[in-house]
Amino acid sequence: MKITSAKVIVCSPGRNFVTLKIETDEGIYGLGDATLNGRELSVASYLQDHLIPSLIGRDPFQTEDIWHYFYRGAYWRRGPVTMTAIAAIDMALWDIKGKALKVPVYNLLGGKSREGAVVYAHANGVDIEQTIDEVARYKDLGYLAIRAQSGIPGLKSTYGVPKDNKPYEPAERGLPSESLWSTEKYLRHVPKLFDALRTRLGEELHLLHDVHHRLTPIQAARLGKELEPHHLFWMEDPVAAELQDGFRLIRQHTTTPIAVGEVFNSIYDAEQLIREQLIDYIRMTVVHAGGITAMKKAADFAALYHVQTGSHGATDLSPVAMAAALHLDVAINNFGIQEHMAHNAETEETFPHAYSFSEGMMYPGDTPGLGVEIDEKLAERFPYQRAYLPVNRKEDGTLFHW
Ligand code: CS2
Ligand code: MG
Repeated sequence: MKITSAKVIVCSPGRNFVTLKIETDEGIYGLGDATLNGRELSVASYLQDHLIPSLIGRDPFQTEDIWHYFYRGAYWRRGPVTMTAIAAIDMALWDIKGKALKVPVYNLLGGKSREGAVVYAHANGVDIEQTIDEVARYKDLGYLAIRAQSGIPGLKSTYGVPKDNKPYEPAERGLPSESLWSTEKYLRHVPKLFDALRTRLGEELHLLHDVHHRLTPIQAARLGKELEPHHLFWMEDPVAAELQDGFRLIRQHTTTPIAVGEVFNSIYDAEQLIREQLIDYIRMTVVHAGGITAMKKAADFAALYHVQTGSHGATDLSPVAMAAALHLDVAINNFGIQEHMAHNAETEETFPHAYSFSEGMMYPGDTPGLGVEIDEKLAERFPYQRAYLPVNRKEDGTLFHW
């Protein structure tokens, strides 16, 4: 079998997505997600201007060789744009392989270790009361794990809480909006949020929280300690994670489990965190960390150190990425949890898929390949519109982490 062509489809059914479609001489094609929220066209160009020309003519079954060809062959290694482009090719090749062999991709990754993947939802509210109501609503929808984010008294806006009642998932069209942040106000508020959640909803429900990179290690240690009585499933992205050493300080002070990695694009971003067991869940995802080939290796490395997966799955990852993630999720032994934010109706219509949600779990389906399609005609009706993630500043104007 030979690759005969490949094309990049950029569309915006409510938000921007970049999809790679690789065609072969046997009429079988594969899809890969190449979406990098806020920098979509960089990946589209990296694929069409740099990678696709040397993809033509290759054997799509050679996932390992092709991965290294584009990783080492670029000379300039790693980075979100590069690794998202490689990820899209890798996902599409696994899709082709599964279709050609007439098996769902999970059967090429070791087969099912479980029927379904437990997922967590995003609940948010402008204040504690509204957040409790939202968590209760998702609990009633059958979710076993729910992330809770609430507005912070004294701050006009904050990560994870929409201004209106829509699901929260920037990127905003037009230039980046700017928000103001106060760590002090945040640290005073979050323990009260989880105290109220546990008091009202009990101990059983898995509760998660995303700090979104905004504390220093000692502040994260304080928050982790204060949240210990509430037994969170995890505290996510407590600090900006370039300094892997910084997590040693957090670990010394708290047993609250830590999840990191949605912004990582290579196992080297997490190697020390995993080897020193400074984290409990690795959040790297198939679309930004080099695809299924790379994620399987990262998961196997993490398994050596008691670290489980907890892959990113916000709505800026397309249904193609969700499909690929679920095949990996049901196959690997050290699966922890999968993030799940339901896509909007236009996205669901543009990307028909075999995966499904039921009673807190997601199932990849048994279609050969990844089990996801793109309706190209419909995609054309949703043209790309440049959009950005917000920018965050401290109240004194200092540029901070968003
Ligand atoms: C968040 C995301 O899902 C998460 O855990 O961190 O909402 C993240 O902010 C977006 O995916 C960024 O594009
Ligand atoms: Mg996050």
